[in-house]
Amino acid sequence: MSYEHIVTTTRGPVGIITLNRPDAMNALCADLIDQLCISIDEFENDQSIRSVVLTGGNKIFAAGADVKEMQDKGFIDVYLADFITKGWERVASCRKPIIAAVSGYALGGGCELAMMCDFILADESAKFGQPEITIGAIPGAGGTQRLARAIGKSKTMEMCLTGRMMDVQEAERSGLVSRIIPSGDLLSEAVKTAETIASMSLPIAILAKESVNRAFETSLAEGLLFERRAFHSTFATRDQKEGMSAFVAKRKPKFKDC
Ligand code: DAK
Repeated sequence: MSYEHIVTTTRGPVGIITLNRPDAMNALCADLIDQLCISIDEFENDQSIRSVVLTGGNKIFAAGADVKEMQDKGFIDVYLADFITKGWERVASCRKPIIAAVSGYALGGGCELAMMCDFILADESAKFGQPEITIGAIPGAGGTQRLARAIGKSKTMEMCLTGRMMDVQEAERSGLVSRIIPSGDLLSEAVKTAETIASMSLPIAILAKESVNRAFETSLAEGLLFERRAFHSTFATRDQKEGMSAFVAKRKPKFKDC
């Protein structure tokens, strides 16, 4: 399917979504978010796709929600319409593993979108920030919450209160970015990483993802219990039998997603 503000492609088992509003720094207008949701639905429903990469291309990830679209709205407009809530959490609810590949600015809603992915790979040009305060607003899609969980209170406060951006070294040091990739290699490395994930058992990968995500939703005791039960449930799958017997037989496993 073709879209106005995003481009979707596939490389084998990996679905790639590229944000594509270059004239507006990939600002995340309502239509773009709608198209992003549809593309994720498509990849979720496509059984040949086993992992997803979300990128903005090699110049910019996204400079946030579309300021021009929201500047004239009043409180009652945004409150009654629950403005830009619809669709924004779709990336976070994607069941298939999804990697953010960030080049250039990931600001405001752009940083929030990257954080909704399972992890972030970034190249040397990446810059992360929550600059909403500089335009008289605050983050609205997880910037005060997911960022604080990722990098802690002190840095999050500083970024949200001053609008200061982090370069990629600081973002990697702080735990926001899992790995820094040399510029030019980002997409291929993200796809390679997504292919590695795609070679695993999909139900087991989803269980792993759900278990990590519990760490952000619950107490340690509840999270550990969830993890243990999820671990137990892997023993109900043929893929666990295949994985362990392949290990013992010193061969590569052939997972069947069952
Ligand atoms: N919105 C609309 N247009 C944008 C934009 C944005 N966020 N960012 C850039 N542009 C447009 C510029 O207006 C300019 O357009 P023209 O003048 O050419 O028509 C074009 O992109 C190029 O931008 P610049 O001329 O500014 O380029 P520079 O290289 O000088 O600067 C920059 C690049 C990325 C540093 C700068 O553009 C910038 O600071 N952009 C705005 C960053 C920002 O304030 N972002 C936060 C926006 S608020 C929620 C969900 C999400 C959100 C809230 C709630 N819910 C689920 C409830 C999110 C809110 C936000 O993200």
